[in-house]
Amino acid sequence: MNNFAIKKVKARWVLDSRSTPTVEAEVHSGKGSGRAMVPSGASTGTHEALEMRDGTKEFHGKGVRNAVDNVNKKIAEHLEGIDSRNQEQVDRKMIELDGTDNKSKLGANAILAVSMANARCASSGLRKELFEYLAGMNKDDAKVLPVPMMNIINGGMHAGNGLAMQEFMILPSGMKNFSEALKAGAEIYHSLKGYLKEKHGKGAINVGDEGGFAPPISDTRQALGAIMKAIEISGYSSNEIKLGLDAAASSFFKEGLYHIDGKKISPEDMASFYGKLCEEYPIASIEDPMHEEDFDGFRKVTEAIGRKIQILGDDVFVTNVKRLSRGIEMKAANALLLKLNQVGTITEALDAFRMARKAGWNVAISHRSGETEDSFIADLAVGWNAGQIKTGAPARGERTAKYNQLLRIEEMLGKKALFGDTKL
Ligand code: 2PG
Ligand code: MG
Repeated sequence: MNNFAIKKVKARWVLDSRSTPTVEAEVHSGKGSGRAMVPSGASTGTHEALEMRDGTKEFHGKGVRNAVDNVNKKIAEHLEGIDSRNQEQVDRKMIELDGTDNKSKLGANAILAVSMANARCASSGLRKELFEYLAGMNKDDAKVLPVPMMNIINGGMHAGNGLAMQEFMILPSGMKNFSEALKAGAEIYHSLKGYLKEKHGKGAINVGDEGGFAPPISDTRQALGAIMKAIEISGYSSNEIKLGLDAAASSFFKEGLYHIDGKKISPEDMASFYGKLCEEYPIASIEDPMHEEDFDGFRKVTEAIGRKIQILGDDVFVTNVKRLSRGIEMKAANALLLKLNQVGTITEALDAFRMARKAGWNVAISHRSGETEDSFIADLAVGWNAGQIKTGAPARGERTAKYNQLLRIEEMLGKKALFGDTKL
């Protein structure tokens, strides 16, 4: 009897950071066990794999009893006996059982919870750290600590203010290692808090979904200006700290126009707006500058500023190799934002990761706005040497769970640890 064979799979509902239920799964073999929770987005891409919700009265329709039942009653028995170290076989079995393009039969939330828990089960059986195990899956050696993309001002669908763009981030890519980068992020976060409070009153330091501040401002440049001020107050330079934006442009695109900063802007003018912002501020990365179906608009932005900065595709690609290959062919971006739950299994996410790398693209591993205390993506970012991680403000437990795990990994790697993405 193979001791690594899966003996038991079980799921339950738990709460995420927005008090919405989500799926937690456990996988047990004779050698080890693993547990994992799935996150949940708010500004989700239309083409993401399906997050199964019950739609009944409890939890305002957001219950996950059906997804949990699908693990316990449909998935579990089919995985028993499979070698937990064969992640691909486990994932392919669930894909086959589901049989749909978007995992709508079993739910991507059910499938991903098991996929992640299985990787943990295998790594615990092998007495390996999760990041080491995930590196092996990609036939690589884990060594690169990612640049943290820290979202310190929240807007869009993640906050109750008037900012059209969703995320205003700092990227301490010029710091010497991950811990120094995280320290800089925390210091800037506090300087920003003080600055916003002084300028706009204490209501301005309330936070949004990802732990960044949600001040009552509605102008893009005002938000960027406040961050520049906070960087200066903290004593850092623009060589050390770059800025990043997630426009999440689908969320303010209506009837052919982008509704932003009190104006209605055409796609062409939006592209030149990004160009100007990049001249005025040390911006290194812009995510989803155009709405998710506008591959051509993406291409134009990438053509205009993609040589200088990173154009990151999230809702447009949804970690899906079909959409990504179209994006690569069209040169619609030069980087992939990778979210496990957009596609539903680790195996498929690895396919997307490899495709992006083969095209010479940067990859940032990302959380969701609805998160849990699970730090899986920290290990994933190092395991696959992604070079970047986007996991919210350096505040709130569901965000710091990831950053703190990266501190531990940096310590474990010791002298072997490298930092960041040289192309950023
Ligand atoms: C995004 C994410 C995470 P959500 O758009 O990149 O920051 O937001 O999880 O709401 O889709
Ligand atoms: Mg995004």
